Amino acid sequence: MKPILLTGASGALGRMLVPALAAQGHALRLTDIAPFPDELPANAIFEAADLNDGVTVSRLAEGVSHILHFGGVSTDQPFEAIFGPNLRGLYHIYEAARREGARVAFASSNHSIGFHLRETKLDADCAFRPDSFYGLSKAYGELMGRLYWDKHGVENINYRIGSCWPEPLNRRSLATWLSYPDMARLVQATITAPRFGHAVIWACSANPTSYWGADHRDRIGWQPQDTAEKWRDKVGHITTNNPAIEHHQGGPYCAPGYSRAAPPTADAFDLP
Ligand code: 15L
Repeated sequence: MKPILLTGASGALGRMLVPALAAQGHALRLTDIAPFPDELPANAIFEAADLNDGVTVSRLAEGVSHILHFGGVSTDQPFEAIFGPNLRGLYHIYEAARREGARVAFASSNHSIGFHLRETKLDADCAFRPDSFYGLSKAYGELMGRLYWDKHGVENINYRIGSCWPEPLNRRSLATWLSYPDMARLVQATITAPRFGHAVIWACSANPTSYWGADHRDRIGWQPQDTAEKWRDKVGHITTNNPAIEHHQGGPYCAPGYSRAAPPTADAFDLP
C-alpha cells in the first residue's frame, strides 16, 4: 500500500484526521508549515514544509497514492498572504500529483460560493461567487482540479466544507455544520472509492436547513450520518445585526470591507 500525503496536518482538521487515518492502517506522510503538536502515530512521519517550496512538496509526494490537501491559509486574509500558500502552493500540489499519478482531495470551502443568498438551494454545478480572497483561492483550487482532470486525468475531489467544528456555534452553522466523524468518513470514502474523476461535494452533515443540494457523493458512496439539528435550542438564536452576514451563505466572510450600498439589494445582475 502506497503512503498518503496530508498537508495542513497541524491544523484543526489535520489533527483530527491523523489518528483516524492512522487507525485505518494508512502509512502517512504529514506536512505543515507549523510543527505537529501531537504524538505521531507509529505509521506516520512529519516534515515541516512551506507550500511555496515546490522542490520540497514534490519530494514529499514521491510514491504517494493520494494527496489530502488541507494546507494553506484557512481564513480570510489580505491577497498577499493568500497568494503564496493557496495559489502557488496549489500548483505545486497538482504538479506533484500529475508526476506521481496520485489523486488529490482538496479542502475547498463554502466561501467559494459565499455570496449566494441563503434562500437559494445550490447544486454543485452552481456559479462560483467567492466572498473573500480566501474564497477566491478555493474557487481557483477547484478550477485547478478541473484543469488537471481534463488535461492530465488527475482524479480530484473538492470538499466544499461548511463549518467543520466540534459543534455548531450559531444559527448559520445549523445549516453549514460538518461533524468531525462525517469529515473523517468523507476522507475514508475518497481513499477507497474506485474512481471519481473530478468531483465536488457539499461537505456538511445531514442538516435539515442546509443550503446545498445535488453533488457527486454517489461516486464515492458517502452519506453524512450526523445532524446539527440537535443544537437548535442552544444556538438557533445566535445571529448578528449585519445584513451582509445574515443574507449570504458565506456569513461573516461577506462583511469585511463590504462597500455596496444596501446589502443584499438583489437587482437583475445578482441572479445566480
Ligand atoms: C472556512 O472555510 C473556514 O476555514 C472556517 O474557519 C469557518 O469559518 C468555515 O469556513 C465557515 O464558513 O464556517
